[in-house]
This record gives sequence, structure tokens and C-alpha cells, in this order.
Amino acid sequence: QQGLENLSIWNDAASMLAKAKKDGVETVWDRLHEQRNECAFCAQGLSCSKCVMGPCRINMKGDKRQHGVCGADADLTVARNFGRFVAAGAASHSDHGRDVLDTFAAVAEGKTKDFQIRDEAKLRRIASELGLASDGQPIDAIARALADKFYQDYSSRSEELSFLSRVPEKRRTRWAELGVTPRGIDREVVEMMHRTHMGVDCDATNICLHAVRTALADGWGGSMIATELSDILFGTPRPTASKVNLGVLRKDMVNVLVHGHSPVVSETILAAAKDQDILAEAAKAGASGINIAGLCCTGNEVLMRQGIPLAGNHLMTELALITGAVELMVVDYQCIMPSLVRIAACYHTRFVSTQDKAKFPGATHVPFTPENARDKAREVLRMAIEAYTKRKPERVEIPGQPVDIMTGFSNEAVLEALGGTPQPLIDAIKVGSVRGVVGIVGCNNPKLTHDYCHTNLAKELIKRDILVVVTGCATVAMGKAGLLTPAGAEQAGQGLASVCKALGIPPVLHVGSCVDNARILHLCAILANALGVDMSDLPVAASAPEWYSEKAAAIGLYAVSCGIYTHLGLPPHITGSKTVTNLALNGLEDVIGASFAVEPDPFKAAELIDKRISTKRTALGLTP
Ligand code: NFS
Repeated sequence: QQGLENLSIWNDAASMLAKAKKDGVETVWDRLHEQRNECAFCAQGLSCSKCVMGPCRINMKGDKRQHGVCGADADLTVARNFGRFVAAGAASHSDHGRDVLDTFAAVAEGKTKDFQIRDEAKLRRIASELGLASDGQPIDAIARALADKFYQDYSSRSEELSFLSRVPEKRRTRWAELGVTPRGIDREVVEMMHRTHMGVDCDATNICLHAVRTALADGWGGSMIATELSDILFGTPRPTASKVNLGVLRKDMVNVLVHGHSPVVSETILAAAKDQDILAEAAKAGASGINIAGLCCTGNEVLMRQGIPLAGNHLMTELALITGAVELMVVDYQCIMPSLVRIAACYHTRFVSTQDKAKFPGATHVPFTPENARDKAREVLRMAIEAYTKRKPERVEIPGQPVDIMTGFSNEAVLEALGGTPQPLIDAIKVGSVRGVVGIVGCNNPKLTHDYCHTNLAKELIKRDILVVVTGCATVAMGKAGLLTPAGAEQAGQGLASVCKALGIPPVLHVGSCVDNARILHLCAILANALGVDMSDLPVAASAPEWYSEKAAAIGLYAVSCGIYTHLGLPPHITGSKTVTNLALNGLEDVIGASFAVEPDPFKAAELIDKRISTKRTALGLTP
């Protein structure tokens, strides 16, 4: 095992890394260490195994092997790989969205009693926003019509996605001119798979443009549908207090961790954990209750809507099990390291999978459907209670004290706090007390010191009176750093601090999970429409400082495609192509109004973002 220094900035992580060593448990950092030195061809996107004439490696420098067997050069090879990378990310968010839609449709058709429409007003509002008759109609008729409309968005039947009606006119015109208006969600993903088959699209730039279209189908399609329908089914988030870090696990309770993405499973577990008979069984087993805590994005979902504490982010998932205090981890899909099953087996921890599309060898599979979810959730909780009786107290170590956080800043909640219109925020931006807004989003990556870039970038930005909104795994970092409470405003610049104080809000607002980046897109569209400008004119930026996943690449690309300058802590595997790299770092600026910047150092990244915001402010006639 390698040295434990510099792996994470947190004490709870450090104690669990030490315990992992003591318990002989391997973690993601050990495996990364074993996988070094990575293949230089793959790292640059220059290897291809998409057909059986290969696999090929493109050697740009040598005089041999400059082309794959099919004749593809470096540009084409990189573009094909990147196109598929983005398509996989868009598919993941969107298929999660489809599962929420299936649940919503089951409710609308009266096929399940396990879920309800909790925010009827939002359902009516969205239905009428999308041109469906809503007044006077019974609620399930409206729900059925909305479900139909969204299913159509997944198909090849429409010329453009429903939610494009939210996008400022100038932006839509730009997309139409470039031929990147997203049509159907599934269609764009399938077309990307087609285009990147051997002998279809051989123009690297053309593939990149379709990657833009595919990413937009995620942001304004799959992700936005996931967010809006989850609100309708489980309630639109309102500001709530909660707690974060491994200290949220309880010595005296049955600890159940929900991990994965869709709120369908985690919300049901939560609901079943309130059943009196289940609680009585827990008491009989000697526990003082059932403690549900979240990990990763499904953790963000139940945190936003129900104030359920977050145990940790991506790199904390293995460490959470190493506490020896977790009775059961229940998962749906995405970002669930397969290693978790092996680690669970080192302790008394049960590992439960719930989706037929995401099975984990060694796990107990309890298939959830919209129709049976509640019964299955009860079954899972009973397994957890049983496991509690087998917990070995001598192997339990719960590190540290939980940190207080505030969550629940949906756009609805933000606008309500501002008195119903975005005008007070626009005024604050105009006078410069809030110089701009930056979304810090995304994962952890073991190649970077855990949460170092997240926390330092956020601190640097708020110091400069830049309001930060956060989603996904970055949330945990902000919470642990004390930035998700109103008191965090003490670390902000004078302007931002005064705004936070007046409104009683933190300098970093938690706006949800990764699909909830759609909320940020929507907010930018609301601001741009109110100002009568394009989204690319706003003093805003995005950052995924420690990203790792295909989904994060899709998010970064849709942000840029909406005209939002996007910082990445490390590059995707595209550096083998000058054409694709230049397009990402510069070329997109001219065609789409924004580009990527790659910078691992959070202090330098803050400078870059600050400069961008100043430029945008000046162009709007404001003080930089
Ligand atoms: Ni986003 Fe969520 Fe976390 Fe990254 Fe994974 S949980 S969808 S991909 S690792 S932020």
C-alpha cells in the first residue's frame, strides 16, 4: 500500500484509510497505484478497439502507424472516442430520467400505490408551460398527458425537445444555425453510436458537433425531465438543515446507506423506515432506530428534498463501509464501485442491488419496480435489522463529528426567497455585490487530492464576491468545509457576505444532484431572458474540478454549448488530437460562445474564472 498523505484533505477519510490498512482492505487509491503508469495512447484518446481489424494505436510522432487499419488518423480516432464518451454520459442521466418517468407514468395510470404526486402545483405549472391543457383537468389526466409528452422527447417523433421553450431565442437560433438543436434524447445517443462506427462520420469536427447535440439532449432533455418529475413525485426542495460527513453514522442505530442516483429507490427506503412495525423490529434487535444516510447523487436527492444527512461523496463510499458500522448499502446504479461488494464482505455489511440493469456479483438482488417498491424496501430494511445483530462492536470506528449544512435551494425556493422574481439577484449582479455565479459540480478522482480543488476553488470564488451553486459529489466537500451554512459567509467578500446576511443564506447554495445541473441551466435561462441577452452574455461559469465520469463530460459539454465557460481540473482523453483539443479550448468560443479551460490548481482556476466574469460584466456595461 502507498503512503496515506495527500490522498484526501479530510480527517474522516484519513482515519478510515488508516483503518483500511489495519483491516487489510484495499481501496481505490491502492488500485490506482497498481494501474500506474497508464497507457499513453489511451490517455490521449489515441487507441481504438471499436472493430476487429484492430485494436489500433495511433502514433502521431513516428513515421509508422499514423493511421489505424481503417485509415483513421489521430483526429478522427480521438473524436470517435470522445463522441462515445459523451453519449454514454448523456445515456446515463437520460435513462435515469426515463426510470423516473416510468414511475410517474405508473402513478398517472393508477398502476401503483407506492408513489404519489406530491407537488400538484408544479405538475400543473409545467404542463401549462409546455402547452398542455391544465385548467379544470383532473390531475391524473394532466399527468398522463405530460408523461406522453416526455416519452415523445425520448423518441424520434419531435423536431426539438419540449424544454427548449425555456432557452433564450438567440441561443436557439445559434444551435439551429450549427445544426445542433437536440431532437430526441435516445435519437441523439443512437446517432452518435452510428456515426462513430467505422466508415460513417469521418470528420472530427462534425462528430464533435454531434457530441454537442447529444450533450444538449441530456441537459435540456433527460436530466431536466429527471429533475422536474422527481420534484413532482417527491416534492420540490425547500431550504432545510442537515448534516454531512462519516460522523452521521450512528453507533446505536441500524445504519443504512443509500447509494446511486435515482430517488425512486432511496425515497422508498426512507418512507418504509417510518413504518411502525419495522421500527419495532429494530427496537427488538436492540437498536434505537433506523438511520438512513446518503452517498453520491441519490444522497443529494434525499438531502435536497428530505434533509437526509450525507455520509460522503464518491471517494468516501468505500471508506464508509470501512467504519464497520454500516448494516446495509442499497444501490440502484451509476458510480457504484464494484469493489464495494468485496469491502462489504469484509464486515457484517449486506450489499443490496435493486435494478435488473445493474447487477453486482456477490450482492443480494432485490428487484424494485414502481409497483412493488414499498414491499421491497421493507424487505431490505429487515435485512439491515438482521445484520445489526451481527455487528462487531470491536471493529466499529465512526470518525469525527458531523458538520451542519443547509440545503434545498431549488430555483422555486430561490425565486420565492427573492420575492417571486429574479430581479433582486439581477440588481445585486448589476451593482456588483454578487459579481457572478459559478456552478461547481461533479465527482472526485483519486488522481487528485480528494476535495482539495473543490474546497479551495469555492473559497477563492466567494472571496471575490462570486456566488457558488453546487451539485453532486462536490456538495459534500463544500459542506465539510463549512461553506453550506450562513456562517460560511464570513469567508466571503464584503458584497456577497452582505447579500447572504440579508437573505440568511450560505455563500455556496446546494442545488441538488448531478441531473439537477438542469436547475442551473434553467436559472441561467431565466436570468438571460429577464435581461434580454443570450446565456453566453451572463457573468457565469461552471467548474468540474475533480471529475471522473462520462456523465461529467456530458455536463461540461452541455454547459459550454449553452455559452457557459467551463473549467475542468483535468482533461478528457482528447489531447492526442490537435483539432479536437483546439476546438475544446478555443474553437468553440467562436461558434458557441464559450470554451473549456483545464487547470488542476484551484487558485489559478479561480483567476481564470474571475477574469472571464470580469470580461462578461464589462461587456454588459457593468463594473468588472
Ligand atoms: Ni455526478 Fe453522481 Fe458523484 Fe460524479 Fe458520480 S455520484 S451523477 S458522476 S461521482 S458527481
